[in-house]
Amino acid sequence: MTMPASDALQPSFVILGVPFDGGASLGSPGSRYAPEEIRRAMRWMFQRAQQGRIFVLDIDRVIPFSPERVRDLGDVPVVAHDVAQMGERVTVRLREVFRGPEIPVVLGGDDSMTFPVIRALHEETRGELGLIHLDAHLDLLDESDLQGRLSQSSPIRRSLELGRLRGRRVIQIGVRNFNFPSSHDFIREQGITLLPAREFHRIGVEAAAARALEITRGAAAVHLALDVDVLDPAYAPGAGVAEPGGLTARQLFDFLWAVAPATRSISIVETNPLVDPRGQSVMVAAAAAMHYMVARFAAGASPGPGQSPGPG
Ligand SMILES: [Mn+2]
Repeated sequence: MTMPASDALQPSFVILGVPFDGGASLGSPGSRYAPEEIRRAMRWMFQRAQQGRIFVLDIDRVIPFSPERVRDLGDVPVVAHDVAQMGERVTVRLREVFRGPEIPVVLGGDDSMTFPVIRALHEETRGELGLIHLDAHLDLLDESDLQGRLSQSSPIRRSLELGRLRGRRVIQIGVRNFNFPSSHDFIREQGITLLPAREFHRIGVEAAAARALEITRGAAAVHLALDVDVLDPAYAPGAGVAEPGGLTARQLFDFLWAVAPATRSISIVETNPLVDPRGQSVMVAAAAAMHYMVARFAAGASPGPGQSPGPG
């Protein structure tokens, strides 16, 4: 971990809210309220910065961090009841962002909005994408009568159809419990790597992060898609679905520190303030966004291994 020598080496970020939960056809709706609540929680964390620096207790170090380098773009205007058109708006807005150097931190919204984020990166990237997907679920549903093709259950399936996101550079982390046998076959066909929550607990954060970096190495750009239900409901009760047996908040934060510098962007979805006693899930989502950004400040603005030109 190197210290930036000057401002020019510091990263800059944009926050983009997507307050849409019209794709939440199975889990509880309510994530439309998340972007404002997460911003509110983040403001408390920003307050701890002094003269462009912040004290990171986890590593007992003071590192550069300027809230001025985090620009809030506001929310994408919502098209109620139209997942496809809403997704178009998100993609259009993010394509503009991806043309510049700023790092998007996208705050959903339900998981249906993960696809338009990946699509924007795909459209603005030459070469293959990589994806680090943190989720209790696979999000690989092709279609169903109940959910159609663009719901919160399908974003990774749709992303794999874009062309330059291939299964061999996709890792799904924190998945658990039960799913369709047809999904098992699809994962094998596509060459997707699974790192179930059970395996994450067994091998630990460092090995899990090393695996994620290995799978995505050589991609022209890597997106980090975070569904807060990757966390155990004990840590994030306010999610779309309460899927037991997940990661701890500590594991998530340490994982983010390890992989953040290798990524181009992050999206955080499915935080649901309507079923979130004591604002616990909002706080953990805000802290995740903060750890992601601070980790990148700690690493400087240099592109991570996922972005560096070279063989791969
Ligand atoms: Mn999920």
